[in-house]
Amino acid sequence: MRYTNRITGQILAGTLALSVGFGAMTSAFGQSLTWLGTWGSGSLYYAEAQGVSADGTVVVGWGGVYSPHVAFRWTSSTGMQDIGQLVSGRDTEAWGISDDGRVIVGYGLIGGGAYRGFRWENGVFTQFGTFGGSNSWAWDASADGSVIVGFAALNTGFNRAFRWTASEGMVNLGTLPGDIRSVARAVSADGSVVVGWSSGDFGHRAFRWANGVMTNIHNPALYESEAIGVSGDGNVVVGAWGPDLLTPAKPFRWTAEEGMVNLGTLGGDWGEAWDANYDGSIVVGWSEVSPGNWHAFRWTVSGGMEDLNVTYASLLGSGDILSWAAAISPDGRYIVGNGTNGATGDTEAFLLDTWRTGDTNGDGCIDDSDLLAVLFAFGTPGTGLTRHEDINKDGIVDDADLLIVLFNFGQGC
Ligand SMILES: [Ca+2]
Ligand SMILES: [Ca+2]
Repeated sequence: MRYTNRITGQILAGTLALSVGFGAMTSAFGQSLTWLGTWGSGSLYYAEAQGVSADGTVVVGWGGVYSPHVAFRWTSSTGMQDIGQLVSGRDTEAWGISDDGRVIVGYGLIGGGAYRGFRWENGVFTQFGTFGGSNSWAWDASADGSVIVGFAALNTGFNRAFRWTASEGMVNLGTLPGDIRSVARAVSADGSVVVGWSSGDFGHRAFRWANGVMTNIHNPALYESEAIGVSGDGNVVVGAWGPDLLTPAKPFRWTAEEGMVNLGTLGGDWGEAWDANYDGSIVVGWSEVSPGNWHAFRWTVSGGMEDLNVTYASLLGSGDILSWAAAISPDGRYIVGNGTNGATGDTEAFLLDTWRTGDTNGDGCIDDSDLLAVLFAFGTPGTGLTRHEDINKDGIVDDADLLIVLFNFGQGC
């Protein structure tokens, strides 16, 4: 403590003179809710976020009116931008993003009612083919964007889960024994674990694929299950299960030790889990709170189910509703999805920053460790893909970031 305080004093003496205008920056880079907008405005327009980069600076998703759907890439400096289309003017949707924010995956209409998955990088689309049928669809990317998963149709019309790499191309992952269709929905950070579902004549069954083997993780006591997300480390699978044909789906969290566990709902009958953080200790999704009213939830190992509208009520404006949490950053800090922006009345994409301003490690307290993290990263863009030391997200760790820590020192401790 003594050591840190001495450093603090020296830095303060040397940098306060540079802090003109700092006051306006103190509240913008911590716990906050940002509505990302829609394409156009009015009740026909909407947008939903489906992916966020590890440092929270890039959000992707799609929106528009009913058609065409527009795939967007959002940053705080550019706002929502159309990433383009496989075929001009046709539906395009972005569903996944690499942790570094550079690679976007999704699908687009190419004409004749056919869809193709794509991988987008630096404004260039790479279009995936099929396994002989007419459609393909890409859902998710590994942390570095080198592994893409989705599904592609056989010439029989049945879909097969695929895993793509530049060296191997699209590899057909097959199905669970006896099934005829499969879909890959998410991939772990290192690209080694793929999750999704397989189906035959009856309901869907969640699978987890690793090392060339597709494993059935479905609970046979249930009617069906779909794996929708996977933790970065590949050990935790999340999704939705249906106990029978008539009962609405419930969110589940699977581990090898516990199998599928029902996470419960926020009071209504229906819910789905969509994504998990790196170690799977945090899960996000949506749940009914009452029939037809959906709220975004977060589930944690320590705290169980939370309604984000309750936990972050202080960030909500009048009429704001967070309806659906679709993705979470690996460290659990950033959550994206969609909801109602009370100020516009539109269904918009949102970015929720759950960390206290000045926090660099997510422990909820601004203290020596945050100060030292900023000092050790001084003059760099910040460390790793999260770059948390660059508190104001301007690309460089400098005086401004240090001052944010100092001005918030002691908060939450
Ligand atoms: Ca901290
Ligand atoms: Ca900075």
